[in-house]
Amino acid sequence: MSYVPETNLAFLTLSVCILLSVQKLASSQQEDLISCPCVLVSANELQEDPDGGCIASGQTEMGWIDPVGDTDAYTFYGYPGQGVAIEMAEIEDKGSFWPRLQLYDPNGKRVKDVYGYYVARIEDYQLQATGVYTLVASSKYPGNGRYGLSVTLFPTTDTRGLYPMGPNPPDGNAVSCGVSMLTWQPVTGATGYDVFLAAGACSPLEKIAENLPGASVQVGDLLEQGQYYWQVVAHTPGGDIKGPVWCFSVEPCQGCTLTATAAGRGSVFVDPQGPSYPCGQQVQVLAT
Ligand SMILES: [Ca+2]
Repeated sequence: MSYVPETNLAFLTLSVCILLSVQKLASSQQEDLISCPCVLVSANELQEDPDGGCIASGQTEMGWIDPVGDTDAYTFYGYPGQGVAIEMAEIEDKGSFWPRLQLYDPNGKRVKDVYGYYVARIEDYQLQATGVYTLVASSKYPGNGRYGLSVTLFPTTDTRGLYPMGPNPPDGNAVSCGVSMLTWQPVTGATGYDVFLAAGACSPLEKIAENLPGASVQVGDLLEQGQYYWQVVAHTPGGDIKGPVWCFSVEPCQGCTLTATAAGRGSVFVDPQGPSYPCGQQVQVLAT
């Protein structure tokens, strides 16, 4: 932030990272939302074990089932008449690792459950519903290991605009100093969007906005440290289209900087002196 003073004396009070209380969530609730595990991890962990996320046709993801009992959830978009082939193959066995794949349709119904000693395969399954499918990777027996997971849809589809995707904050990311707006990529033909939000993994998703005209929602200021989960449902003339459940975490504010510079012959004083301030700090700027 920079400030150029006028020639006359002026007092300005600036607020750095204004702290507001977390917006109270609306009371309405949708009960049949897809339950999609969403795991928050660090950048290093993301490279080693993404713990799931969106997976596109033709893409191969590497991940770990570790520790014992770990499950990774991937999502992809499909429609009736499409075939899908999915393979989860062992790369490294740390002990009793039996790859297991469970496929859930857009309504949350499990439609496939397969496992194998080295590889679990779902071969040429015909999709029956339109929407976001969830693929849960795990080990059939208590064990852990590394795997490669690939999904092939045929015919392939350009999924841009077909369902809510491209969340910001990005799925699984950590955000410092809070979040005030959530955005996503528009769905083609959408007439409005409902947005659901949960503060914490153990809280239900609650509707915070209804029939929004655009692909964004103001959430006040989500400043409280913790994990947040959210989902967008697009209204279209052909019916509602649910997006995946996304997540992000809010981390403590690391502080803000304020730089005030004078233009020409003026001068500027900041009280207290910066340039770094904690969140919520009020500062007074004197320009002469
Ligand atoms: Ca994992």
